[in-house]
Amino acid sequence: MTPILKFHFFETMKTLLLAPLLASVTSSAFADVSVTDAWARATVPGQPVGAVYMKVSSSNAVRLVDIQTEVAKDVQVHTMHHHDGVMKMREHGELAIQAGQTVELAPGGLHLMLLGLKKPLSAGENLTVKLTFEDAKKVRNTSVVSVPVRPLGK
Ligand SMILES: [Cu+2]
Repeated sequence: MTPILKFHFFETMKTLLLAPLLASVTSSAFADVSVTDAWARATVPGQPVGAVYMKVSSSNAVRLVDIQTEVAKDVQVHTMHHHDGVMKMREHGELAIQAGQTVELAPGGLHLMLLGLKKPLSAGENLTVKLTFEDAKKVRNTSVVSVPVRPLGK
């Protein structure tokens, strides 16, 4: 084999090997979204709202466009802010996760607010929360997250 032929052979092999790999990357439909460390705080009987915390990261830019859970009538993304020296919460609007970013929902900051709780959240049980994300191409994907309930005061 002459050096030139050898080079060609190598380039051809490289193309043959890479082609299916690239095809599978471009056709993979959705960002790699991961939800970790999810938890909710227990509520007392009669309490109408609850809070869920978690860390959300994504390989590509996505937005959290829909949140559902069986234990509440509605779910909103809330944030905390100071108002006249008092911590208050307000609706944050759609949560956006940039490519490679991790967004942390934690006490004192962002959280998922469960509105219209159908029953108290008891320590030790798990809620199911369905998070629907949408990417830049308007493709949607739903993650089902199991959320353990921690005792009050933890
Ligand atoms: Cu809230």
